[in-house]
Amino acid sequence: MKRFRALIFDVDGTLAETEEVHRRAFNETFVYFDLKWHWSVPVYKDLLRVTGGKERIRRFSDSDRTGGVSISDGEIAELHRFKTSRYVQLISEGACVLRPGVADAIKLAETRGQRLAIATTTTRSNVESLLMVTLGDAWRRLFSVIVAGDEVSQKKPAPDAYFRALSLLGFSSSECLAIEDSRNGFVAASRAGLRTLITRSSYFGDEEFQGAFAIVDSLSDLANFEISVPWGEP
Ligand code: XBP
Ligand code: MG
Repeated sequence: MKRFRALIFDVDGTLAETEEVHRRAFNETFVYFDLKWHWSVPVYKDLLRVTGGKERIRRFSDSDRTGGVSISDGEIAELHRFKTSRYVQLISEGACVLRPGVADAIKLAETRGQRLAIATTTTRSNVESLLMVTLGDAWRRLFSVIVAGDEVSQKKPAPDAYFRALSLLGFSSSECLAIEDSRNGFVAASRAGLRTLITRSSYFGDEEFQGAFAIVDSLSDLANFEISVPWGEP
């Protein structure tokens, strides 16, 4: 039995339950810009099918739920810059902690000599502020590879972020395990040829993940779950 050489983590919903902080930052942004928009939990759950904050605002702006207000790409970019700075502020103030089992999984991987990477659709500054506030300066050593947001041409469910992470790691897909919470993330990792461990999150707890490597309620379950793969010695 030989272990995966790297674990590639998704961020939102996987490392931490961040989506309520994103939702709050979006809604505060709409108030600041005097838009009469508000994303409730059910509306946001629906909008989460679209990955990326700018893309999510575009989808909402083009829908019939805006009271007739549609906005330009330039305005979306301005809104999203504001939303990102608000989100970073909230996270830096401690709005979110790591999900149960995440810190232990990171420590265990480090002890085993497995590399750690991130493939996410969220903005890089959001990831860095979450890692800084939860892991301190050590995050820079722990996560040597981060692929975020607009750093690839197509966001999940496209496989681009995972392909880029694999290329930066210098490993093949069979040598790595993706850890995800959403259908879009699972599809992205699968299209990149990766096996995927699903950790069910609050927004995506009821989704189907047929063909996943394993499905757990939280990474705490990994204490009893040896992440290894039966591919034999090279
Ligand atoms: C989650 C997302 C992100 C965030 C918002 O991605 O879809 O868009 O909700 O972040 P993942 P931005 O679970 O793959 O990390 O506003 O920075 O896009
Ligand atoms: Mg996610």
